[in-house]
Amino acid sequence: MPDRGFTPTQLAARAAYLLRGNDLGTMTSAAPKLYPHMWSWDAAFVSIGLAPLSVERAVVELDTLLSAQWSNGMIPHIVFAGGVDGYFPGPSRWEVGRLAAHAPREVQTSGITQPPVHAIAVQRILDHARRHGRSTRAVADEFLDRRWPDLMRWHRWLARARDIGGNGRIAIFHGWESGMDNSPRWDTAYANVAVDEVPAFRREDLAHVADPGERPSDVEYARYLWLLEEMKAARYEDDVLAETMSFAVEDIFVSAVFALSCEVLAEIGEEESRPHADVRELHEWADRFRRGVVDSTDARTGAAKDFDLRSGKWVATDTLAMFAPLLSGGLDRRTERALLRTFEGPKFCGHPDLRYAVPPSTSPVSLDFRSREYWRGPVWPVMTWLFSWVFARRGWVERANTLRAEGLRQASGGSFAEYYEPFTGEPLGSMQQSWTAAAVLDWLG
Ligand code: 2M8
Ligand code: GLY
Repeated sequence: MPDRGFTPTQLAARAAYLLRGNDLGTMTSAAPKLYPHMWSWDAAFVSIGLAPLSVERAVVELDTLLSAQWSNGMIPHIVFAGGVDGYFPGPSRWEVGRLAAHAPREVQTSGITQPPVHAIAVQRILDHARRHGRSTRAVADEFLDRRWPDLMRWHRWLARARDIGGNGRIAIFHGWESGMDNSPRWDTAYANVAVDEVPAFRREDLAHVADPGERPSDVEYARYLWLLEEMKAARYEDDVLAETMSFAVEDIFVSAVFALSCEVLAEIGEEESRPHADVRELHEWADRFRRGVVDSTDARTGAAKDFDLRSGKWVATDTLAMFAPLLSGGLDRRTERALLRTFEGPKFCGHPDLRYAVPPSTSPVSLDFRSREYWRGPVWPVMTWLFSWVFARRGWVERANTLRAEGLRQASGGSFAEYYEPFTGEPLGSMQQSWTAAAVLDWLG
């Protein structure tokens, strides 16, 4: 696939146009056809892309998401757009309104959560607001006043309800909660899920991608939906889920993102004079989860592992998850260098056949690698963005710039695909994906 090669100015204009096109008013759909609602971590990234265009609109995005927060503190993974069909499983399958005591009454949501990247979005919004005049700064300040307690409740829920082993690691009860739905990371845990009777269903996703091979299989979908039935039986109660779900894994990537986000939120709290007790708690969580991530790593390579709570086994995969400690920090210098060498070497970004030097979701040298299959191999621009942002934050400026430059080269065709084939650069999955445009806007802003 040849790069048509838009100039940076053209590319930024197209990305802005895309976000405007996906704007439903007070929320931006994750993608126009495949994902016509708001997804939690997509919304955070989207607001990062909106911030350079309009701080005000970026704030609206996070306000919409946080208005759907559950009373136990959970931010749900989907906030459904009113009156929009075309996504399965929709509200009538989740049934949280009828079953979940903590679900909000005014909006419809799913019953699971997604990676906690939101503090990063808040920090980006504040960064942009500070470059503006007083009225824009006031919008950001008022947002923080209004939502600080909600952000604290979100982090507290993760630290309390989801660290079920008390190990400084976040448990997930569905692969969708990782955001990396069909990653090889979950294969063994899913293999142990005994699917009983799944009520009839019709997938909608296959109508919106060119090739079903770019999406999870039907066998995978049956398991995904079976887990929903288990959750409904538990009425989405945190302590019941922890006991009964047949899929329960400590997600090392989510744990690292959480450690990072606690650190970021603590910084915001310090700069913006939030309560000392909150800031202290955030630092404690950051430390605890950073340690939890480091405890999962291989002493020589620094690679992190997930932990399957049901089988009691560590799960090591050559996927983005192995790089979790690069997000959270905490490795000693020597081990961190080793892990960076793996990231940049022939297993990942330095694989000789890659079209662009960006990290594929699964290593091309892994037996699990599938070049076109969703989270089993393709490159996800939003993940490239996350690593480039963290690398910049950690002072690895050259590494951050390389990822950014390569990520932009990959995106220069202007299709803003959900994911890309690593060897050819072919855009795959949904086109016009909001978080891909957002990543590009931040890079070019
Ligand atoms: C994908 O997940 C949804 C389920 O949540 C799906 O396949 O229907 C994932 O890539 C997830 O990380 C992402 O947030 C979502 C929307 O972009 O799509
Ligand atoms: N370079 C591939 C595309 O974005 O169209």
